[in-house]
Amino acid sequence: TPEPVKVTITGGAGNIGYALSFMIGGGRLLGPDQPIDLTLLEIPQAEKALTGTVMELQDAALPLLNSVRGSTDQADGFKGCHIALLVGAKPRGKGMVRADLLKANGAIFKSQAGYIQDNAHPDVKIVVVGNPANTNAAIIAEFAPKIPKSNITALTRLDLNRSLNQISSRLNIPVRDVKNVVIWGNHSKTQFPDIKNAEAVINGQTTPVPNVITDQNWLANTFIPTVQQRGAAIIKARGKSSAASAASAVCDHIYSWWVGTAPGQIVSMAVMSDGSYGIPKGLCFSFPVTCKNGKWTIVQGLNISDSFSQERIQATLKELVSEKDIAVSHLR
Ligand code: NAX
Repeated sequence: TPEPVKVTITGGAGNIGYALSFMIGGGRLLGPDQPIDLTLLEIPQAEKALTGTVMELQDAALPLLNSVRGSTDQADGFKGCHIALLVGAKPRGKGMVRADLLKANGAIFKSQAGYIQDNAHPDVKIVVVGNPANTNAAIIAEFAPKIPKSNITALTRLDLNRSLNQISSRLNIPVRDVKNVVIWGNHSKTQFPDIKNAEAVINGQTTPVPNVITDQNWLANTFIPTVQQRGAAIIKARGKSSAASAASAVCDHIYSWWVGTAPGQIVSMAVMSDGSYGIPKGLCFSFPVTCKNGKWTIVQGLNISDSFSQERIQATLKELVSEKDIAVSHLR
């Protein structure tokens, strides 16, 4: 068997962390043959819930978990980790406006950047889930300059999976038969789920989705808003925010990155822009990517020059620029 991979989850005792740690123990993160040393990192206020979660994980006797432990000390919790799943974040409290949340999380992620840089494995792969995920990731990149920019990502895979579900329901086919929807931009209500390059298997034939979904009104006024507002719809239905679907998407994100994407498969990840598609460096923007040998590559040359796409890409870009301004301005 291979050497265990060290994985740290922040917010490990929360909603998402609870679902995620069991999926990791079941092999969803790195495949069924890769043992894992799992650390759940929490804030001291959550110590009791943390202890209980670790007890349950140990009681599950999951063969892939080489070890499981909890920690409330950041230096210790990130020690040597190869993969950091940054789920914990400060939620929006009563009377807090968006700018307050951006500033509060800006400060948290700035400090976390230092702990990760000083303690994690030098090639640590990071995915930020805690909101505002893209901007939190950009803050890590800014304040942990020794970590390679290409190792810092944010989660938009849940948005991608939600899009696949909407398309498969519309076409009345299984979700596994739809692929290559692209999520552009921010994990927020301004994201742009783009079906222009999506493919579906219909009657055994791989078919471009735009050939079978031609109703522009449905795309603009039902599909896109449904995906953009799905998080709120889940809260309304369940009384709690998405947890298991978010955890499942985290596993998909890391699995694609670590193991690789299938031939012909394009996934979406928010990554530190290298200037592709005119998106400024320093922003964490969701792009279409393929992955191989533990590296992602932005898929180049997709056509987004039409006014429908440009309007939406500019809106999400504008939001990311303003989020970063607000979050970072008071930190420097
Ligand atoms: P919970 O409030 O259930 O859990 C968060 C946990 O993080 C708590 O146990 C808390 O003690 C811990 N925590 C807070 N700050 C921490 C810190 N600095 N270090 C370590 N632990 C810390 O929230 P949950 O439902 O699990 O959601 C977690 C985050 O994911 C939220 O910010 C949420 O907005 C975000 N989401 C992001 C999604 C995405 O697709 N990117 C989708 C789902 C989710 O809404």
